[in-house]
Amino acid sequence: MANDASAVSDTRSPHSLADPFSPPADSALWRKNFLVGAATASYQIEGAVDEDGRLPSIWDTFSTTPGKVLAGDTGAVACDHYHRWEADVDMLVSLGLEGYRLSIAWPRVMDAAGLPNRKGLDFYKRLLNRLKEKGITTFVTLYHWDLPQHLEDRGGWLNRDTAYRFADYADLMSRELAGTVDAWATLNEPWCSAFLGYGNGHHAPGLADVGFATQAMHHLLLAHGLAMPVLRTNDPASQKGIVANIGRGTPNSDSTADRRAAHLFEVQHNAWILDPLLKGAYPRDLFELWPGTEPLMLDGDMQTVSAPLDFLGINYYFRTNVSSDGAHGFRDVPLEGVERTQMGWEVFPDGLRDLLTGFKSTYHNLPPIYITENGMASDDKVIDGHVDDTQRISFLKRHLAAVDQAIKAGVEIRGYFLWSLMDNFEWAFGYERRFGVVHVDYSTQKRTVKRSAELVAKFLKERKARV
Ligand code: IFM
Repeated sequence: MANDASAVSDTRSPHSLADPFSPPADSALWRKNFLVGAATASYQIEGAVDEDGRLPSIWDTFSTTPGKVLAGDTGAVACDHYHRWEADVDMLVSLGLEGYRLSIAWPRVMDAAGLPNRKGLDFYKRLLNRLKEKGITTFVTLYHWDLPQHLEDRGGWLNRDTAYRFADYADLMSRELAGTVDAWATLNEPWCSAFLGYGNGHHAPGLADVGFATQAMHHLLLAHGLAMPVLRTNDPASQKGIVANIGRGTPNSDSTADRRAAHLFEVQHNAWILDPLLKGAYPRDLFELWPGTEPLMLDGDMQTVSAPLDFLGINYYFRTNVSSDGAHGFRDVPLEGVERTQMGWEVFPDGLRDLLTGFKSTYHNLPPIYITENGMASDDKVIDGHVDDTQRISFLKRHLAAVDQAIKAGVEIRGYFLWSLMDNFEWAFGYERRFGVVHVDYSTQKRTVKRSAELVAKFLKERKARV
């Protein structure tokens, strides 16, 4: 591959599109052991919500509640992956992707009494076996937000018992699927489950009370901590970890109040999750931001929560510019004239690098990292059989440059997963927002590989061919 000399390390400037995906010669991305893959999640792609004994999840309930999801979209059909999984695996393989991160739908594999649902389990066995046959490294997330509705009916993540039910679920999955999973992630983005689900009501189950959010977070992290030793016992050869979304907060001015606001933003988005996991304690500043919301817990919980991790999955999308709200919090101050995606999120690759290098100095025990999600939504259209997703190509290239810079600064980063393999159900935004590197026509279920995926494939092919 002709390396693009203009592929500079300034992650803010869009790169030349002449050779849009060629990392510089000294980039860590050329290392063959740097895993490059794509990610999806059960509710966002599978569909088949009533088939083979699957029970309702909180997202079935939420998305069928009028006004909760844009255009009334639901995951009932989604990408119909439950029926099209073989062709989807072939597509992943044809793109040369080396890793696939998927999630298991808890309500598909366990009944309300905690007994296995064989038909649901068989789906994941077939899928994971096929991925292994094809030489794909498999990352399996146990919980990507589709809580069984019957558990929500008993309090969901506000009920401590849900954490123990999660450990039972992790036990069943790791006994059944051991040998086909290279890496287990207990939870995807507990911040979203706790804050969007219980703190502001934008996600299922739609409750809105920050005191609920801190309690839900505690039970989510407890669930993670209870599952870790179970996974270790049942599947010793795999890696075990958790996936967190992280947010960059920058101060709107150099004032002490605005700098404090940016600090609090990052406490709320990052330290709320990472401190318990890596330091065994909640950040005190969180309860300055949200006074009186300390969660109820039992002795020994924080030790359970801070069980050693083999890896930390990091999902990164954008930064938020903030100022003081004049009291003890922060407020968003959207910047004018910056590049944004279809979500309205600011494109800010330096935030990824700066957060990663910051974590390295904050957490002496920071585990090896995989970027388990990164990508952007754009209003992609198929024109003459092609999708030219120019902004995504530039986005990915700049974020991969930021990853490379973090590696050069000493952060151990072992791989990168595109979000997402294909367009899918983007939660409260339904199908309008397209995050895939493969386009999905929802009326026909036709998949069209976007230009970004072609370029990733080209890079991976050239990397593989190198001696
Ligand atoms: O689609 C989601 C995914 O489920 C979790 N991380 C963020 C993505 C984009 O919003």
